[in-house]
Amino acid sequence: MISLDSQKRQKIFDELERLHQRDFCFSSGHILGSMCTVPHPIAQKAYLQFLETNLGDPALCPGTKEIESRFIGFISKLLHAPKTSVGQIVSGGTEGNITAMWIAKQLSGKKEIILPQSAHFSFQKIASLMDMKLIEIPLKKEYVMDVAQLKKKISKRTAAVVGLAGSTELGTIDPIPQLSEICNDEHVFFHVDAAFGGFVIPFLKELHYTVPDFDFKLKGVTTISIDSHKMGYAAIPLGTLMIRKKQWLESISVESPYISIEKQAGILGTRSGAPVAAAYAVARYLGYKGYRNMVQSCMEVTQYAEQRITELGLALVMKPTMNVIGVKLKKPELVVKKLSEQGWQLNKVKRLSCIRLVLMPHITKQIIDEFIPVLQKTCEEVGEI
Ligand code: 0PR
Repeated sequence: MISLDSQKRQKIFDELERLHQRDFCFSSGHILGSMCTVPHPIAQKAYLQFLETNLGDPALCPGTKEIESRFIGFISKLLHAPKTSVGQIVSGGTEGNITAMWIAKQLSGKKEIILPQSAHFSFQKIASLMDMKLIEIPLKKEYVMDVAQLKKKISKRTAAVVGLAGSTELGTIDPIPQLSEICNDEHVFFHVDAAFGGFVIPFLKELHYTVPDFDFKLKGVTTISIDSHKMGYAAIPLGTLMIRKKQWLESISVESPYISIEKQAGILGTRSGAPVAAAYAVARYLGYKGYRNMVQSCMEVTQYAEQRITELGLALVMKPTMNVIGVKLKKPELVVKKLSEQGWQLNKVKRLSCIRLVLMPHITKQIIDEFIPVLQKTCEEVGEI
């Protein structure tokens, strides 16, 4: 006989399951527009193992704290961070950008952020939260920041310049080496938003793609944000903000009299060790070589999708830099809506009049083969082809 308690539990789980059934899942292969993916199986296991840990009070979990240090060590090496650097675990790209701009504001006492038109919308939040002013730099025809325009805008009011290493809309990379040089000469804080590209560009380089340098090898780069819950194959929420100088963390630290450490840096207080353990487990399991293979196969699928899409007579916004494709359309919103009605989830980019495909590790050539006829039929119906 089922006890009352287990009946109650069953009811709750039935309810959860019913609602979860409404969600789209990565394993269906039909999510073509997300920058996240199904966490690697090893991440799922590690995540559950660390559910009760709290890195906000590290004396309670010295083991998890050590995992965090080792994980930051992995990211440091990936990004060629100097010995003077420090890593701050964050919940993702938004918190990474907020934290970087917080440091820039504290160090400089200034309020202007110069950023490309393609910057992520998290900077709008930053402007509002920290009363900062955004100065947008137009893009060149290759959809990257116009360096000449940037030069003109740097002034004594500048708190930071932001460059993108993997834009949200198209996966483009700004001319980070030139930006780094300018910021270094002008003594201006230079944050690289590599939330998406941080786990892609280092491996594209190894695979002999022509991509610019974007990391701490460039002496003008002051901070880099990189997300494990995007191309790091780990579980949400996890990103890292790498900071060139450890002492800069002081500027965003407060005394924390009730917990096991004297000062706490950053935005969050209580924070789970589970996503950190998950990201570390994946990093250990895949290693740099595993990530390189993952990027290689994502790029193969990207090239395949690119070929199949152009064969339909559709045009791409530009030749993809990484595993992100923009398909130019007259009515991107309508196409996205119609594709969604047929179970395919893509994102529109209104500003560029295109739809965005992100070829994450869960997307295979077979999935592209399934998708192409649906895209073709939809585009024919709405008069795109
Ligand atoms: N910086 C860049 C370059 C990004 O692309 C993103 C997110 C962020 C910062 C912010 O990161 P968090 O969302 O982790 O705070 N880019 C994607 C976007 O806004 C995020 C995303 C992921 C969207 C999965 C949809 C989705 O299903 O489009």
